[in-house]
Amino acid sequence: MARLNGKATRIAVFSLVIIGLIFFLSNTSGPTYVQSVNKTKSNDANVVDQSQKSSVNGLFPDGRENATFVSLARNEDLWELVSAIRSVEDRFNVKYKYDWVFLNNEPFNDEFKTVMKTLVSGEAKFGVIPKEHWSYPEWISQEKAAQTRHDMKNIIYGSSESYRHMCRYESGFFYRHPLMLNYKYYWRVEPSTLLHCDVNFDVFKFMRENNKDYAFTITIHEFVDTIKTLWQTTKDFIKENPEVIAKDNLEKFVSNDGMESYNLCHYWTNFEVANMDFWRGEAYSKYFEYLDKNGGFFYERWGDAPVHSIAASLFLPQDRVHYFKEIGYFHGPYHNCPIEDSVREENKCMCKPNDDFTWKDYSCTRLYHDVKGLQKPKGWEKHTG
Ligand SMILES: Nc1nc2c(ncn2[C@@H]2O[C@H](COP(=O)(O)OP(=O)(O)O)[C@@H](O)[C@H]2O)c(=O)[nH]1
Ligand SMILES: *[C@@H]1O[C@H](CO)[C@@H](O)[C@H](O)[C@H]1NC(C)=O
Ligand SMILES: [Mg+2]
Repeated sequence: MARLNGKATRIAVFSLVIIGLIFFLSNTSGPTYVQSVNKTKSNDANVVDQSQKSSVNGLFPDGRENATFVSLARNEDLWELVSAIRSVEDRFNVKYKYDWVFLNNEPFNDEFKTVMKTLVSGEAKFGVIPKEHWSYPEWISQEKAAQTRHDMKNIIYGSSESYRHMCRYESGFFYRHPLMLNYKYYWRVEPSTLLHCDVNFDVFKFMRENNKDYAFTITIHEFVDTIKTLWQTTKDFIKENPEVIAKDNLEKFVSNDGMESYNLCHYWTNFEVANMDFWRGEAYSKYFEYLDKNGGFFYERWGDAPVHSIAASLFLPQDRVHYFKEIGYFHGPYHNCPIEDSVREENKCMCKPNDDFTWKDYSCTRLYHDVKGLQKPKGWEKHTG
């Protein structure tokens, strides 16, 4: 009896320990990448529930498009980002109230969150980037990466390690962040940028109704030293995956010699409005993975701008790419400043037409118009110098 009792007790204790362990493990959540979500709506619970459901036309139940702003930033970027967001809010979002997702490789501090919550008119959401999206993959030699940073110290951001993580993140990961998975379209906003004109239409509705997947305001040539093997790697990828190439694409925007070489033209990604279905789709996913395995984000200094631009130019039909000529925009040192009086008046632009970068030689927007057969505005020739 005593022995039986002892055995029974041991079994009972053992079972309890196991059950307890299972209970403990099932309640230990992994790292959480959603810092906090600020509800600005009155009927919070209702909004949360509803937003999880998808409706037939792909809109949120309150009629907004399935879209968000997104800003990647450090805590110390706070005040430079404040001015950029204030400008977007005043010129556009005060009318439409889209959400704003903030992403950071470190947790945002309370000051950052408090200031942003009061600034944006939609919901403010703060996310931490998973470690594996902002660190070295196992196939990368960190010694070789360090050597590259040393060798490239005379090139802009050439010696920066964080800039490389940033470019890799913006190339292949931001659209996979848990907070971003709730949305289809995004508008990227960076610190120290500015809108020069009112935006009097729903940019996201425009994207959906006109079947646009990628839209830009400024184009420019890339520094060739940062992407020495990007084009060859791209061609190798295409040889292995010829099906990714879209019919009627914008190949001529990125290559002047029938794909032999890259002409360095790219959309300046500090402004970007795009459909994340494209980044999440098979062609781009395979492309990013191929580039990432190659190592050029670390062994060179591949930017997200040429990567996004080459993909959008080759893997999308050209009518899915759009230039927002009426969205006056500034990111140092360049401006997209409408030169047509009618556009300037209608949208209350405050930039100097002479500052416009669009028609200058170092821009690629003239080429974009020529490739697509688009009409250039009257007087563009006077703005090339
Ligand atoms: N969280 C975080 N954001 C970064 C980091 N480096 C750059 N960014 C963000 O990435 C974007 C591009 O960086 P920026 O310094 O503007 O580069 P530039 O426009 O190419 O000169 C901006 O939104 C920055 O706030 C970083 O180390 N951490
Ligand atoms: C918005 O888009 C995301 C990603 O495609 C999707 O998961 C979500 O269900 C959509 N929401 C609505 C309301 O349609
Ligand atoms: Mg910037």
